[in-house]
Amino acid sequence: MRSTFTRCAAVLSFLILPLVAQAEDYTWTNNGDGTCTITDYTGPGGIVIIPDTLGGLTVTVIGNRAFFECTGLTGVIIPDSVTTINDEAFACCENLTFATIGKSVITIGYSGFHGCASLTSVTIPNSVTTIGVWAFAFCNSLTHVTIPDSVTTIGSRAFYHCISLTDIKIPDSVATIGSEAFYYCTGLTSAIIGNGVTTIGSIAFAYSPNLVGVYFRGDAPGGVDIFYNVNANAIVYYIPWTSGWGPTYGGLPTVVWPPSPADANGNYEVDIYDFAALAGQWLQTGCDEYNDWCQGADFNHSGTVDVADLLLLADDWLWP
Ligand SMILES: [Ca+2]
Ligand SMILES: [Ca+2]
Repeated sequence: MRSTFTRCAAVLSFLILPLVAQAEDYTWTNNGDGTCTITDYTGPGGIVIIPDTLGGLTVTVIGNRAFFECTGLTGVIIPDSVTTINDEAFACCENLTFATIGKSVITIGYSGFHGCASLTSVTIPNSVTTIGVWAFAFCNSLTHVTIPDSVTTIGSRAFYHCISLTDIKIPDSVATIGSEAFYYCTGLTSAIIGNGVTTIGSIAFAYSPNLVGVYFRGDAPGGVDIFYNVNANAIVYYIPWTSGWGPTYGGLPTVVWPPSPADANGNYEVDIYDFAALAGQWLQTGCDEYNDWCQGADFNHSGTVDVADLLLLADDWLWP
C-alpha cells in the first residue's frame, strides 16, 4: 500500500446524506463510442452515487484503481450504465460499508473490492457473469453475499479471507470455482454447491474450522484438496441420484442429503413451484402412497392437504 496516499481520506463520516457526486470529482477517458471510463475519483468520499454520464458520455467502465485506497468512501452506488468494474477499482477502500452494483455489470475485475474490510453488504446483480480473481478477498466484515444465477465463474481467491462469511450458496449456473476461492473463510459453517459446478480449484475451501456441512446439488466435481484443513467433522451431503460419490469426498465423510418435507417436486429447492403444487391440491383428502401423497403436497403424510402442510412450507420456504 502507498502509505503517503491521502486522496479523499480527509472527509470521513461527516456526511450523513448521500452526496450526489459532481463531475469535477472525477477524471475520465472518452472510449470513442459515446461512453467513458472513470479513471480517478478525487471527491470527498462519504456515500457516493456515481453518475451515469460525465461530460455527455455514458459511464460504462469503472477503470483500474479509480477508487483505489479511497478511505473516505463509506458507501457507493454504481449506476446501471456500468458494465465493467475493472482491476482494483475499489480495492483497499477500507471504510466502505456497502456497495450497490448496477444492473448491467457483467464483470467484477481482479481485486475489484479487495481489502474492503468494512464491507458488510454488497448487492451483486443478476447480470454479472464473472467474479474476478481476488475480487472480494479480505472483505473481513462481509457476513453474507448472494451470488446470482447469472454467474458462471468464480475466480481464484475471489472470497479469500472473508472471515465473517457464515454461509455461501453457489448457484447452478457456476461451472468453475477457482482455487482458494473461499480460503481462510474461518466463519463459514455451510456451503451449497450448484449442480453446474464441474471443477473446484485446489484448496478452494481451506481453514474453515466451523464448517458443518457442504451440500452438493450435482455430481461430484473434480478437485484436489478442496477441503484442506477444514473441520474434520464436517459432512458432505449429496442428492441420491447424482454420481461420483464414495464414502468420503475431499477427505470428508459423505451422507445422502435429507430432503425437505415441503419439497413437493423433489428438486431440493422449496420455492414457488412447491407452493403451486400445494395450492393445486389444497384441501385434497385421501392422500396416500398410491397417489404419491397427493402429488407430494401432503407434506406430513396426514392424508389431507391443509394448513399443517402450509406451515411446513412456510418453515422451509426458500430452503436450502
Ligand atoms: Ca421443489
Ligand atoms: Ca397433510
